[in-house]
Amino acid sequence: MKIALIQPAKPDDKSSAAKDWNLCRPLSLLYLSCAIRNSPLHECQIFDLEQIFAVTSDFCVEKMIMSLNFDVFGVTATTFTRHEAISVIKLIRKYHPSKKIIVGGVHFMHCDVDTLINVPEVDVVVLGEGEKTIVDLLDALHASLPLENIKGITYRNDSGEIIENLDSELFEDLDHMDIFSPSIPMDYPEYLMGSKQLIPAVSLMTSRGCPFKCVFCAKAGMKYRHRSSQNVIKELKYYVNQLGITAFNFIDLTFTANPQRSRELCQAIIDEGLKIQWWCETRANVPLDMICLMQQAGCRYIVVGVETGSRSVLERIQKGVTLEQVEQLFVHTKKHGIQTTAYFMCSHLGETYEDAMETIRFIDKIERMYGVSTTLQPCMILPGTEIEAIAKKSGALSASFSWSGEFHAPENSKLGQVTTIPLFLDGLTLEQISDILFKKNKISAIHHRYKDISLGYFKVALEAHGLIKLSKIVLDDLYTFFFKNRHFVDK
Ligand code: B12
Ligand code: SF4
Repeated sequence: MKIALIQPAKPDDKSSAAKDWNLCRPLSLLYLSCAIRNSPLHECQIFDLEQIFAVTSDFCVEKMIMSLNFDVFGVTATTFTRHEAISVIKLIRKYHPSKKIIVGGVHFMHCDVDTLINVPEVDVVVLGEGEKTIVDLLDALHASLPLENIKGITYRNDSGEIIENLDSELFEDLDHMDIFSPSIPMDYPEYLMGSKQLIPAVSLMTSRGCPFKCVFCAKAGMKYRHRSSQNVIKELKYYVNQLGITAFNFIDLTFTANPQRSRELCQAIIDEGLKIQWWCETRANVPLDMICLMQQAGCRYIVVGVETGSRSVLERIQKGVTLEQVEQLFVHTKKHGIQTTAYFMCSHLGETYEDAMETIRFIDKIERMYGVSTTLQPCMILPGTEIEAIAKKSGALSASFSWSGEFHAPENSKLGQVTTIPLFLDGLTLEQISDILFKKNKISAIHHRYKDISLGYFKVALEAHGLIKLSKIVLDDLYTFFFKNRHFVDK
């Protein structure tokens, strides 16, 4: 069977959130294609419309879909690209009426029945990780067998009924998939630019799943599994030695979820003498002694989901970390010269205006004391999350709401957010959210300006002498020294 795997282009959305998305290798499709290529019966080709067209363009996408010649089409999406994915699906059905359309990914897997009811062009939704399921599906389609024995799918049978075959198996053998093999070329130089520093960097995944259960997260509670350190080293060496790439973005949900294995991996990078730089996302409860090891292994930047500066909200959203742990982490990252960004949200479950102000004060503190950069976004409802269930129960999401239908909230754009995802409005009004975002932007702008202008000449002087890392540490220390008692939060 010949299958086309398609990632839709970005929505043509003017919000600052959408503009900031980097181009990144479509790892989901790369993993699927690797599994498919291991089977002699099937062939596959990836079409990353985000890479080809950047933002979606109806005319070009239509022309391209029309020209494809495949037996099966597989389409991935996040909730943010679902409308673009559905447009692609409708075009596939228009030009290839008898071909099977399979969808998967973090969006469709959480609203399978909704998708099959409201997007009749879709034949099968894959519910979890797709490597095994996609091959089982292609084998069954190849042999014209019924789909009833394939686990982890929801599908429409011949009489049009929707059948749910739950119990998908998680993919355990993460070492088995060498997506970096030369048979899968890195065709697009743009993928190398997915780094903040705009140096050639590659995104790669060393583990899957996350044992935690934050109420807003679409990946909450998915079993954690990791690749062996040797297997990751093999991939790193391939990029370093064959392609000359020395910067990496580890896109694991929580890079340090299993501290023992993170230590092992860092130690292996050091022992192998790999001169690389990397960054990762993680939670605030990183064992502090590990920060130094991470730095020695090349970690230059960590993104931390802090979410809120309010203790009560932190408990309610089941983040499982404390503000003390957050601060301790930033004390240590600063000490070791690792740059940090902390992600925050407002309009959390049961959040009051005072809770949100605690977040603003916490942001002020960590920017001032530890040189952390921060982002703050209102909480959005995503399918499969606990807050989706809460919003449905409370009526905030109406009973007739469909993730496949048109949804347009123009008020989101005033908050810099995409207009196609509902905001979670629990304790805060839109005006209060706007006020909180304004305060946050003002504080960050002040810190930025003071740091860059007032203290900038120290930086320039040190950097002129080649003391780049020192300049960052000295600058942050001076800033903290001068401003530690100065609070920039309006009452
Ligand atoms: C890399 C990444 C990005 C990159 C690239 C995104 C992209 N277009 O690929 C960048 C930096 C641009 C980005 C931006 C954003 N991201 Co992001 N990102 C990720 C990240 C870290 C990795 C995605 C990945 O490659 N996973 C690896 C693959 C192997 O896993 P997978 O995608 O689940 O795929 C498996 C299955 O789902 C299934 N499958 C997937 N597709 C298909 C298709 C078929 C046909 C089949 C059969 C199976 C199948 O099989 C795959 C293999 O097992 C994830 C978190 C994570 N670790 O997964 C968040 C994540 C996808 N991002 C998220 C969010 C919220 C965002 C932003 C909105 C952030 C923001 N506020 O601006 C934007 C939205 C961008 C967009 N285009 O939608 C959410 C999405 C939630 C949702 N319901 O949509 C996630 C899940 C993070 C989270 N914990 O909530 N992101
Ligand atoms: S720790 Fe991160 S990945 Fe894990 S459930 Fe919470 S938000 Fe999601």
